[in-house]
Amino acid sequence: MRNEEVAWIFHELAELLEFKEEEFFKIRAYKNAARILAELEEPLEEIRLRGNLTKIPGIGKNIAAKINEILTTGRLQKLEDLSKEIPPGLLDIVSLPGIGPKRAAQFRDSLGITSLGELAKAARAGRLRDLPGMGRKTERDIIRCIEMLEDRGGRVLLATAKILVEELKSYLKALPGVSGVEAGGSVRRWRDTVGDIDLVVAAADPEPVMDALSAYPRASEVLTKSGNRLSLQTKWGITVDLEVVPEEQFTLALFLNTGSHAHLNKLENILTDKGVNIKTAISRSGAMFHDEREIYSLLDLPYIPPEMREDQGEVEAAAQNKLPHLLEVEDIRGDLHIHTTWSDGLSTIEQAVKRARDKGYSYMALTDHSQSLRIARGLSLDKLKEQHREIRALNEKFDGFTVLTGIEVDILPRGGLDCPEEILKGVDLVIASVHSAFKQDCETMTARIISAVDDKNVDIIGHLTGRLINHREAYALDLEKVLDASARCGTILEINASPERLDLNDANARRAKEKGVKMAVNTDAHDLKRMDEMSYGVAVARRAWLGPDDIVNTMPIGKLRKYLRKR
Ligand code: DGT
Ligand code: CA
Ligand code: CA
Ligand code: ZN
Repeated sequence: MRNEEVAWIFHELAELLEFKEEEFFKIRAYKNAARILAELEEPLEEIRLRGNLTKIPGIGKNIAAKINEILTTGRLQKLEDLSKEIPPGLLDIVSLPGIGPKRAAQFRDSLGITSLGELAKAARAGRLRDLPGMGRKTERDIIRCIEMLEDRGGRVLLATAKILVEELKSYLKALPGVSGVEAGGSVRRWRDTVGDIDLVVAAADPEPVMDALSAYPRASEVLTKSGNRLSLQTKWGITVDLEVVPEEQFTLALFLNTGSHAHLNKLENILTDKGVNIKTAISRSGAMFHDEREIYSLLDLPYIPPEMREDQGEVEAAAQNKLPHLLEVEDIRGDLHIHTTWSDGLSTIEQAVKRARDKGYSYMALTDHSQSLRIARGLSLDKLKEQHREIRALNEKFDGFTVLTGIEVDILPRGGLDCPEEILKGVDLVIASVHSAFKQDCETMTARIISAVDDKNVDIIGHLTGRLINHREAYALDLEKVLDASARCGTILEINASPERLDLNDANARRAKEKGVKMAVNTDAHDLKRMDEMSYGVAVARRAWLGPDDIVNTMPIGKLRKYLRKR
């Protein structure tokens, strides 16, 4: 039995004991043992043969005896007994990505949940978000993971795939001899959904790494294995492709695994036209790259960031040295779409402001729903005035940080806004969005949205197409017409950074730029954790070839205020 397998048994033991709320020191001892064994270079079998198990630093008599039992019988009785005590449904919950035994115990104790089905039901009914330490983001992550389990074979949301990638990375990184682990493929290119996960690992010997991944507790089946490549089906329903290469080939392997297929093909075609053979060029260089820049420069091209590698003209642009300067997360100076406890958000104004300041923003806009959106506990005029008083008081406290007053208002099914003009005039920023009657025909919907684009009180149109990835198609809409109207009126379109929206999407955002439309990258956060999702929206902007000048919330506050007033 391999060291990692033994280590995993201790890891599971610790998890189950944690679940049973055993003494802290016991749990910690097993967790430590798992870590020590996983990092051990020498096979445990050999150490045992020398009779030296207790000499491993950090391993005492009790654990040495358990190791002995595992090596002799292939299993650990204590673990088997414990597993029998705990209902299988709870174990399913424990093995959800990102959920540990503590969470699972919390669900059982506070809501009586003992199966995945019950958990899904509670999450969908919004009953998890108010538990201590939870929140909407975690609740939504749980729903997504369960959906992934139910819907095997479909494309998985990037944000969900990233949770799995993090788990896999920390598992593989702990293996002896592994000096690097990265995900390539669509994950690295930040596509909004992911077909499979492509992992590249740097290690001198591929065999133990491939064995360890095959033995990964969430693995269900090895699909293919040859040379240094392995393809694995996981219990999560998503496939993982692994390539293990020596450290000096890591950069090249990551480049090749990042793709996309179309991008790599286009590189080959262009170079063949120039009389360069990509494989000869690379192999002649000895394939010793430290940085992908070196690969592109060998091909006589400037560096093309992963988000652009889709064969959407980037290779041609690079060849003419006309690649755009792309937006970066650090360019974002503020988030212009945030909900608080004043409507359907979970954080207070103070908490949201603190988070924004911690992120290094210099401003933010609080855009709670207007009153009419009853499901979302919209604000009345009186409440809004009260909120503005609180914001004013906060602004007086701060130097170098500005809270903008704002509102998110419904675009009515027949056009027009569901909010008196008096309110719209009284706030710094108005976002108008569609939250109802999604099934209208294209003509009606287009006219409806353009009525908001045209409205001089509206600054931003929120999540323009209404899509929810894997759940709801974009509504019927004549995008070209809306973009033309937005360009004409100077109305800003939102790139909603929420991973299940990403709306505008990359293609639409790119088209918007071509039409001269300005955009804002906003999180639309309803709790603090979701304020961290800005990078997903920035990735959409990068995939759309947008730079800081295309995005209004890269402007300093003075310039932004002027820009908003000009409208
Ligand atoms: P996806 O998985 O549908 O979200 O999209 P991608 O772009 O991640 O597509 P995928 O996983 O088929 O391919 C990613 C890259 O991995 C691709 O550019 C080339 C590389 N690749 C895929 N299969 C193989 C293979 O069998 N051998 C080698 N050497 N490379 C491969
Ligand atoms: Ca892939
Ligand atoms: Ca793949
Ligand atoms: Zn919103």
